[in-house]
Amino acid sequence: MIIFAVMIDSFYSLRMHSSLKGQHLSGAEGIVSFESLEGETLAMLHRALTHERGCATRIALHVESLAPQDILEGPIPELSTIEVDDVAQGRRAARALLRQEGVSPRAIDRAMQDLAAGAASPGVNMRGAMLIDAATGQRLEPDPCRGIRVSRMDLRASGKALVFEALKQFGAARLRVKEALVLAAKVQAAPAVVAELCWSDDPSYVTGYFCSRTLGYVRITRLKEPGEALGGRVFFVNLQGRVKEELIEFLQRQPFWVTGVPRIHPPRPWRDE
Ligand code: PML
Repeated sequence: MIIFAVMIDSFYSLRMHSSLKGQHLSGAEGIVSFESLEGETLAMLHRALTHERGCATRIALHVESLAPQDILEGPIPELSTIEVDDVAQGRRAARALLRQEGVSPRAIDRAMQDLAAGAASPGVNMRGAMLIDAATGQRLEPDPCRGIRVSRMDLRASGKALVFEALKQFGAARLRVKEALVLAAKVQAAPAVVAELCWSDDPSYVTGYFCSRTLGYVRITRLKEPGEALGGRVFFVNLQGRVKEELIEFLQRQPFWVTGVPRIHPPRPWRDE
């Protein structure tokens, strides 16, 4: 009886990574209760088996119990959308936002070239994210094939319905958007991170985003061409004496709840200066 009482109060980090013939296919993250662990595990398995790029040939599921007192928390970013006419304009918009956060042109060029060409190696996506020095443009992740996988984060169960309701009003009530927002929230909780840029490696998904603590989560309606299967994430960092390994440890291992409901701004068209 006592053992059961402990279990029902517990949380679990649930992580999935799938690959197809040796190449990264998909990943998913969650912090789930004891009661929802089985259902959520099956849902992640289903995702790996029904991915638009094919059925996974290898699926790794990791389940690990978490002590509730070890879970930090931070706010969900506010959300806005920039509407652009085409990829070139979308990337100009992303560049302007990154410049606003002080990311150097060299770092932006490095990020965009590597996202477009394959961050792991030419034509090959990375499983995690790139870490790029916001001033020098130098890639900092210890394993450039693997990258940094942000892990062990979720919305608190009590706030999930409210966040989905807010996303619905925004026309973005999709699991993909919720997951990207949660990941971006944790990334922005790391003081060394200046900004994030992401476009999907799923061929049919062309909307990407920029995120920073000051400007929030900014969706950009086109950051790549339909059919393009190369993409990923970049975290621009300014270490300023901070220890890189501690940043990586935080991003990869620190359990993190994302709290609150995002403030939403109406979509606006991008105007080049
Ligand atoms: C991904 O799922 O591959 C990244 C998705 C980023 C875009 C999310 C959004 O539409 O806001």
